[in-house]
Amino acid sequence: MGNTISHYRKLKVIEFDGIATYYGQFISQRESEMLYSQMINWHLWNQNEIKIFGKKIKVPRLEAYFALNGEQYGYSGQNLEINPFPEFLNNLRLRISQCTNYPYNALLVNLYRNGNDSNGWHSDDERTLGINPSIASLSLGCARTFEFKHKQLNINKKIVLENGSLLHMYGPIQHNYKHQLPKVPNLEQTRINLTFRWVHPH
Ligand SMILES: O=C(O)CCC(=O)C(=O)O
Repeated sequence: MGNTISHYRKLKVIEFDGIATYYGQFISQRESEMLYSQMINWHLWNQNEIKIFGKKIKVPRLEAYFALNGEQYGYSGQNLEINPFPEFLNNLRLRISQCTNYPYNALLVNLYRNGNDSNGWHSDDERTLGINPSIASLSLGCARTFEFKHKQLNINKKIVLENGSLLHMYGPIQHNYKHQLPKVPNLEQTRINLTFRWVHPH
């Protein structure tokens, strides 16, 4: 970003077989609070179902999906309902693009109502994301631990995703690692996570 002095804390979480970079305080406390309050009471939240071994299971979180030009996206045998990209998130989308040097045309938002909500081990490797996708993940609300594990080697990493932070995953990371956001017993607070992606039109 030219000579701009960045105000955030930058940390490489994964550097081998893919990259994950963490930016602490990517947005200010004030902006996080504003975004959180604009999204928490959305009528758009859905508890979607996925198919595992032919059985339908509700995912343990709420989701909302947005696309700039109607790009279709889904995982585990489901297509997500497509909403138009919210105007108030467009500036943030462009700022994140400028920071990571990747374009984004789609946004999957996760709402973890409390510590009982989670996101199990997976890779963001759907064909519609293309080879070596760039996934930029902004966290709002309660801090939660995020974990990586290498698919072949004994490499495990954990990072606490704080309010206002950005985690950028790119390179072959989705081919070589899985990630998860585990449950936290007795946690009452809520977290919203925005994952910006580039979805290739069919
Ligand atoms: O909530 C998070 O930080 C993880 C989200 C995630 O893994 C995903 O949407 O694929």
